[in-house]
Amino acid sequence: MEASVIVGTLLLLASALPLIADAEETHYHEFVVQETPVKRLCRTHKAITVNGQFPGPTLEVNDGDSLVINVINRAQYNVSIHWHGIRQIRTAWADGPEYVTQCPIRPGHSFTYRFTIQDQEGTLWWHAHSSWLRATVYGALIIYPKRGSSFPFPKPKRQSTLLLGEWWDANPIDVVREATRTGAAPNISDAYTINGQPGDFYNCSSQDTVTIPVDFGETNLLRVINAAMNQELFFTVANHKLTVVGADASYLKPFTTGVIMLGPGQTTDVLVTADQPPGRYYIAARAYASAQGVPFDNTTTTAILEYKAAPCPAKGGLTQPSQPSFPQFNDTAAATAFTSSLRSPRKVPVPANVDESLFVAFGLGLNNCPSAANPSTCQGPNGTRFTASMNNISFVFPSSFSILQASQQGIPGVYTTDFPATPPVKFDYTGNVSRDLWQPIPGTKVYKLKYGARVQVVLQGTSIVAAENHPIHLHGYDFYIIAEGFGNFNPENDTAKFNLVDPPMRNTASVPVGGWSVIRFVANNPGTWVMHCHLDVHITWGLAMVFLVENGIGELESQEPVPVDMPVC
Ligand SMILES: *[C@@H]1O[C@H](CO)[C@@H](O)[C@H](O)[C@H]1NC(C)=O
Ligand SMILES: *[C@@H]1O[C@H](CO)[C@@H](O)[C@H](O)[C@H]1NC(C)=O
Ligand SMILES: *[C@@H]1O[C@H](CO)[C@@H](O)[C@H](O)[C@H]1NC(C)=O
Ligand SMILES: *[C@@H]1O[C@H](CO)[C@@H](O)[C@H](O)[C@H]1NC(C)=O
Ligand SMILES: *[C@@H]1O[C@H](CO)[C@@H](O)[C@H](O)[C@H]1NC(C)=O
Ligand SMILES: *[C@@H]1O[C@H](CO)[C@@H](O)[C@H](O)[C@H]1NC(C)=O
Ligand SMILES: *[C@@H]1O[C@H](CO)[C@@H](O)[C@H](O)[C@H]1NC(C)=O
Ligand SMILES: *[C@@H]1O[C@H](CO)[C@@H](O)[C@H](O)[C@H]1NC(C)=O
Ligand SMILES: *[C@@H]1O[C@H](CO)[C@@H](O)[C@H](O)[C@H]1NC(C)=O
Ligand SMILES: [Cu+2]
Repeated sequence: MEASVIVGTLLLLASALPLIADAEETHYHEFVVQETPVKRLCRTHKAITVNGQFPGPTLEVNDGDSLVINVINRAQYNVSIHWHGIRQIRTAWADGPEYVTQCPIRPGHSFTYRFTIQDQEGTLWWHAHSSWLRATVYGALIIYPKRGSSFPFPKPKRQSTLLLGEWWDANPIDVVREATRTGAAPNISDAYTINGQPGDFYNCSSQDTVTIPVDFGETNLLRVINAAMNQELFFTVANHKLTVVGADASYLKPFTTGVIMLGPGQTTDVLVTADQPPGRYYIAARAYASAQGVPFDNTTTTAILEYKAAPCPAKGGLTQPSQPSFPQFNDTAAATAFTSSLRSPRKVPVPANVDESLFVAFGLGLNNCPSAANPSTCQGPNGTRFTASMNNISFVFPSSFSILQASQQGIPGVYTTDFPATPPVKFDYTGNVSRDLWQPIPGTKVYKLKYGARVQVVLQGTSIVAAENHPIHLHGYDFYIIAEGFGNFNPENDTAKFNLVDPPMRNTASVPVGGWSVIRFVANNPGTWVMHCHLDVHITWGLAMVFLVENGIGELESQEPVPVDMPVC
């Protein structure tokens, strides 16, 4: 009798402690945000970096591990770091977007982020989430399967991470400040980069082009991350096939293609087999520019896939790599063929019914200037200023408290909870929109969700100013993309297109140009979660909103207490 009680107690104790404590690790890192000389495009810039590295350090963890990252700000700007795609279950305070989950870390101050990876595997990344610092403050975050388990595909011989970035021959903070002052669109970038390097097609760059070595016959896993600020990108490897196996740290039913498209914020894992004649082949990325008549950076960044047994030409030097081939810049059919091919590997638990149904019409706008305004501040089209909105609210980030702090401490006047679930005015979203509808209302409005609510959001792009593809990113959640299409979403016949069996799970949806995407998720992570366009120019103009997900019942359905050293505004 007594013995069995003791055994029972031991079992209880054992199940209360993590049984595989020795299998899960805590990784400690120090991120020093600082100004660093970085030579690109024939000039040395004073770029803001982490630990003097550009791109910043790669974090490598296994599913189940914890990260503790002490961010020390030695730069002259406010900064905060976002762990893009990490669910942050119960740790919204560690998510990072400034004035949403925290006040920024001021120059000379530091802050420690602590969080645990729960049931996520694949490729994510981290980046600054304040002003335009993420132009140079970013790096990869690779999550390997739990120790002892493996990928759901044959183990690749080698793995390489390719961070696609965007470079200005200027200080990106000056670029965004100039745009904010003038009301015009910010200057377009001067280069794209792969792992920080523009590559052979730019001046003063070819000696630093990134090379990825391969052995003939081996299969490599390429983890491709679009860390560009403002541009969707096509990505390809000359003469090689790409087998897509994952996106945004969720596995996919494998399929083969010649080109993939990533919006800023998105990641895609592809297998590449070195099955071509040994040689040198360009790995390359360039714009998918979906909007008509909107200027964009039309340059091409390259790295080189280099077979180790590549023959050297008789007279020394290296052979010219094989050239990549791309769809046209505006080839929406190619972009859509890719995004609509993504499927989860098997039947997934998509909510069949929903408790909360939102219809969010979003896009650009133009603010008219008062006649007394200084014309130098109204340099948008025809003397206006650019803006952007969701359901006609142009999001204004608070400045004296974070939304998280205001919600936890009941501080009034920081935000209101009346973000509209449907557009306040119904109109032909993708048609010729009357000018009367182009000017949204500024506001800091959040939408409250009960813990566990099953949520559907129809993300409807508008053609106000210009229709274009928008990468819409939700913090704190992965969601299923159950359908996408062009024109206006029509509940009469478009619900028939819903895939409730094997839709892809992502954290960023590429909403088609002049079209819509429908997403579903279960609101089982309490906190304040921003949903925004990941084109930084659009979030700057207000293309954002915040979900406030309430605590559920008991500790495991509630936010953890925030650390006492949270930065204050
Ligand atoms: C933006 O481009 C214009 C025209 O090339 C240039 O005069 C200006 O200095 C640029 N602004 C910044 C911040 O680099
Ligand atoms: C490279 O430099 C040359 C000469 O300064 C210039 O004409 C050309 O536009 C530059 N090319 C690129 C891609 O920047
Ligand atoms: C890129 O744009 C420039 C300026 O508009 C143009 O001269 C050039 O031909 C374009 N290049 C490509 C590859 O389309
Ligand atoms: C795409 O670009 C090509 C070449 O610039 C142009 O002829 C075509 O009209 C464009 N298509 C669309 C849909 O904008
Ligand atoms: C600006 O004005 C011109 C001339 O009135 C007009 O053709 C054009 O469509 C206007 N552009 C915008 C974005 O309003
Ligand atoms: C769009 O509507 C305006 C009036 O609201 C009209 O003047 C203009 O011609 C229309 N444009 C097209 C392409 O239908
Ligand atoms: C947004 O609100 C403003 C101010 O009420 C109004 O003028 C405009 O027509 C609205 N636009 C839309 C798309 O609802
Ligand atoms: C969807 O239904 C609407 C009417 O409700 C109709 O106008 C439209 O043509 C339909 N679209 C398709 C593709 O059947
Ligand atoms: C930096 O953050 C502090 C605290 O929120 C704020 O008062 C200050 O205005 C910010 N500085 C800039 C340049 O945004
Ligand atoms: Cu956008």
